[in-house]
Amino acid sequence: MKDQLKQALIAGDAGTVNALTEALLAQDVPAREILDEALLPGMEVVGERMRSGECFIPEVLLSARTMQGALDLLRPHMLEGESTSAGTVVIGTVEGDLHDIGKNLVAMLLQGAGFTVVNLGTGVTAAQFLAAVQQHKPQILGMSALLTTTLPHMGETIAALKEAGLRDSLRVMVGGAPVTQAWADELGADGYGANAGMAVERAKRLVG
Ligand code: B1M
Repeated sequence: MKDQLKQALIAGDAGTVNALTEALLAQDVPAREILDEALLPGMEVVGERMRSGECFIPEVLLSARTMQGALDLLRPHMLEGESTSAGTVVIGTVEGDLHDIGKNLVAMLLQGAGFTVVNLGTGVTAAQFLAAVQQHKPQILGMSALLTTTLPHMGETIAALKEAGLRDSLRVMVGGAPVTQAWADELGADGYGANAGMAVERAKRLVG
């Protein structure tokens, strides 16, 4: 059934994806397993097809929307059990970038790990990140970017934090497909996660 789910996601068939996700949950298949063994591999295939020119933006968008719907179904199953806050995380996708599936997944798993998450959405400018830090006083600021062209905006936010005298008041985490540990080091970020699970582990260590 997991392979059928993966194929339905690739096809952008929301009805089938929702039905199969619900059926797997009803069979007590853990939400993390559904994510790791069907949905994420499905999005990986969509990415490969986009790169090779085998599929185009409308199809990718359909799969992306279908993925968001499946994540909504998984969310309650990933948030069980944690009541006290491990700290506050302000998170967003940087300016010029509207990719949010991975960022929302990181936000969801952080919530599941007990963090209070303020999700700023996509296309967040350095000034907006700064304003949110001033308002919410988070322990961690998380930035996501999926485009090589939008990666530099991460540095702009860090510069804005420094200018406002707030850089040392929190930890900065970065992630997204083109982000590497080397890029995180170059930026002077405190943490990097290659995937959502690693991001949560890193966040726990940063506040621990
Ligand atoms: Co876009 N896109 N896209 N796209 N898209 C990529 C990123 C691309 C690699 C596709 C390709 O060419 N193979 C390519 C970027 C090339 C580059 O810059 N090197 C690309 C391009 C070029 C574009 C457009 C420019 C296309 C165009 O218009 N010609 C355009 C840009 C729009 C914009 O942002 N201004 C565009 C548009 C779109 C859609 C709107 C159609 C859609 C986005 C829908 C949405 O997000 N709501 C889309 C999609 C879906 C993709 C791919 C296929 C899938 C991305 C995804 O959701 N992956 C992507 C190909 C790919 O990455 N393989 C592609 C699944 C997600 C779970 O993984 O986001 O990597 P990911 O997140 C992971 C980790 O990175 C990490 O944890 C997550 C979970 O494990 N992580 C963090 C993420 N954020 C983190 C933050 C952290 C820590 C970890 O700490 C804070």
